[in-house]
Amino acid sequence: MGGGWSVIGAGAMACLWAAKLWNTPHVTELILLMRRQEQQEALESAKGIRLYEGDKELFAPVRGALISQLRTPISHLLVCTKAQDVEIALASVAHLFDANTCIVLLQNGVKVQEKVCRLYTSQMVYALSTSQGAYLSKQFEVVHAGFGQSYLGLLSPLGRHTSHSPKALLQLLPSAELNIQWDENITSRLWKKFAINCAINALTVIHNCRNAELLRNQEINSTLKALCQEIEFILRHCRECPSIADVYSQVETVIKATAENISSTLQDARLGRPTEFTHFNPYLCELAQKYQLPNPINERVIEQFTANLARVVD
Ligand code: KPL
Repeated sequence: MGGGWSVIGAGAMACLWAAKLWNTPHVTELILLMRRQEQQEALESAKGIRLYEGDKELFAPVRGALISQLRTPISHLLVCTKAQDVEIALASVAHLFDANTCIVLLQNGVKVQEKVCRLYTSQMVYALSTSQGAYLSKQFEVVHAGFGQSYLGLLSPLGRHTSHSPKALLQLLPSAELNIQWDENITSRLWKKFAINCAINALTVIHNCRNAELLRNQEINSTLKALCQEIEFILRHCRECPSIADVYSQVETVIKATAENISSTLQDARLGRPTEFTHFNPYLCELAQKYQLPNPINERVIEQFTANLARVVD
């Protein structure tokens, strides 16, 4: 069974997923939705998305439109914006949803996913958690830099929708190309990734370094260890968070696997773009305050991040 996708976003993840969806056999239609006129014009003049993977180059003639101009009903929506832009993006296309619309969120963090699930009760809301690494070498030219794993799962409560079919949805996604596995407990995976992002991303900005440096440099590594302990302590006391054991060893594993990565937050900071930071450590701080827990190390990290953000350079 075939189906069409609307993909919202113009960043590296949107380009990677749109280019891969273009080559997915059951996908019958694909449109990239953007917010700004100049983005749409740039896609029009590029005539599509160019994807670089190792020594391979692929061209996907993906069509684009302004979010505000879309008039056709949306059956499958992949939201690839930053966490802080999701709500506005969804609100601007919500009139094109019906009860069968399937919304797939591809953001870091846990806050926005929970909110979307609460707001869009008539639709099926899914989340993707991915460790695929990508960056834009130019507008609409994306480099697939790190081959990771992706997990897809249902966020909406089961039983709300009769037409929910993980198998059908996986067939409509580049499941083999982007290593997508169905996850019965995606919420737990998102919380785990949240803990990892709280530990790694801000420190890479503060020290303007690749992920590996957080293990290599002894001073940074002892801050990382203390931060991980604090994250574990806070999350253990949050009713909404499933238990996460040994945060530091999980973080260590991720850093080893992504040693040469420039974290997504550092990439954005270096380019002067908005980061997803508020969905990481400041949200952790919100949770700590909610449960009246001390979070001195996290607070210090937030202060240092803010002080260093404007200073990071390539
Ligand atoms: O998800 C990541 C990110 O950069 O946002 C990590 C796991 C830190 C890998 O770089």
